[in-house]
Amino acid sequence: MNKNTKKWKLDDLENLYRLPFNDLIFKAHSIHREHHDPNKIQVSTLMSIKTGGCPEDCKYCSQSIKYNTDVEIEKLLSVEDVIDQAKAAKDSGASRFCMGAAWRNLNDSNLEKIKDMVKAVKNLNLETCLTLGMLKKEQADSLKECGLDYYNHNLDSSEEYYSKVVSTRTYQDRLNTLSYVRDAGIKVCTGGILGLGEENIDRLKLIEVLCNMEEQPESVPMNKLVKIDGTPYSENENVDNFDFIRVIAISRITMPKTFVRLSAGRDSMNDEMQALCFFAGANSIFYGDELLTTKNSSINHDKVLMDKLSIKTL
Ligand code: SAM
Ligand code: DTB
Ligand code: SF4
Repeated sequence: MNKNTKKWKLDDLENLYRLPFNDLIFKAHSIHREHHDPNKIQVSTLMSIKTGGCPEDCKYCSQSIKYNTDVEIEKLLSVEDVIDQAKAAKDSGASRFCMGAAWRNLNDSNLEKIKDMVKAVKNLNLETCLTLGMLKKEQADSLKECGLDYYNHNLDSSEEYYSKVVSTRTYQDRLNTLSYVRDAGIKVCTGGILGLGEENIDRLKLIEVLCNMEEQPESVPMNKLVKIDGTPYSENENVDNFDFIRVIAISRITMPKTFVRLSAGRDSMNDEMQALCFFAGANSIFYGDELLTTKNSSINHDKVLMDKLSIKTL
C-alpha cells in the first residue's frame, strides 16, 4: 500500500501506546463493544498433524531440526487420526479446527491428503484452518477449492527484528504467502509473538503492517513466547503483562472487526491477566489441553474461568 494512503501511521500507534493505561483500554473496550459481543469468544482447537524435524531455524520453535529439544519427529498423520481428534474438539465445544505442520512449505505430494483432511473436518461442521508454512499461489487456490476457511501464517514481529529470529526465510516470503491466501479468497489469520527479545517499537511495527493490509486479517493471534528448552530463546526475559495488554488493545483499536486471539502462553497468565486481555479486545482463544507441542491452559481451567467471567463461546 502507498505510504500516503496508510490507514494508520507508526506515529499514531506510538501515540496510542503512550496513552495512560486506563485511557487506552477504555478506548479499546469501547471500540470492541461497537463491533463484537463483549461476552462472547471464538474458540479454536489446534492439532499438530506433522510434528518436528522442520528445516527452518525459527529461534523460538520446539520443532526446528537445528535445536536439540524434547520433541520427537513424527510423520504426517492419517486422515482417520485427524477425524478422531476433530470430533473430540467439536464435542468439547470448539467451532474451528486448526491443523499445523512443521514444514517450511507445503509439498505438492502432500496436497491431496491435506485436502482430504480439510474436507473431512468440514463434514463435521467445523470451520477449518491450516498452518503449513509457505504456499504457492496454485496451492492456495486448490485449498480454497476444497473448502478451506482460514490459513494461519504469522509475521511474528517487525520486518527488521524478524531477520534476527529466522534466517531461513524472509519477511517478504511470509507476505507473499499471505497475499496468495487472500487472493484465493481464504480468510487470513496472521499475528505475532511477544517475548522474542524485541522492543515495543517492533510490536507496533508489526501491528502497522497488519492493520494497513488492503483487507485487514480476519484473525490476529498474539502469542506470548512459550520458552522451549534447547532453543536459543529458552532463557528470554518475560514479557511485561501491561505491554502485552497494550498490544492487544492497539490491535483492537486499529483492527476493529478482527478476531484478536489470545494465543500461546495463556498457561503462564493468571486469570486476572486473561480477563484484562478480554476487556482490552481479545475475543478468541485456543481451546484444548495442548497447543502443537506444548501445554495449553486446560479445558477444565478454561471452563471455570469462562463461568467466572460469564463469557460464552461463539
Ligand atoms: N511451520 C508453520 C509456520 O511456521 O508457519 C506452521 C506452524 S508454526 C508452529 C505456527 C506459529 O506458531 C509460528 O509462526 C509462531 O508464531 C507460533 N509459535 C511457534 N512456537 C512458539 C512458541 N514457542 N511460543 C509461542 N508461539 C510459538
Ligand atoms: C498461532 O499463532 N499460534 C499457534 C498457531 N498459530 C499455529 C501455535 C502455538 C505454538 C506454541 C508452541 C507449541 O505448542 O509448539
Ligand atoms: Fe518450522 Fe514453523 Fe517451527 Fe519455524 S515455526 S521451525 S517454520 S514449525
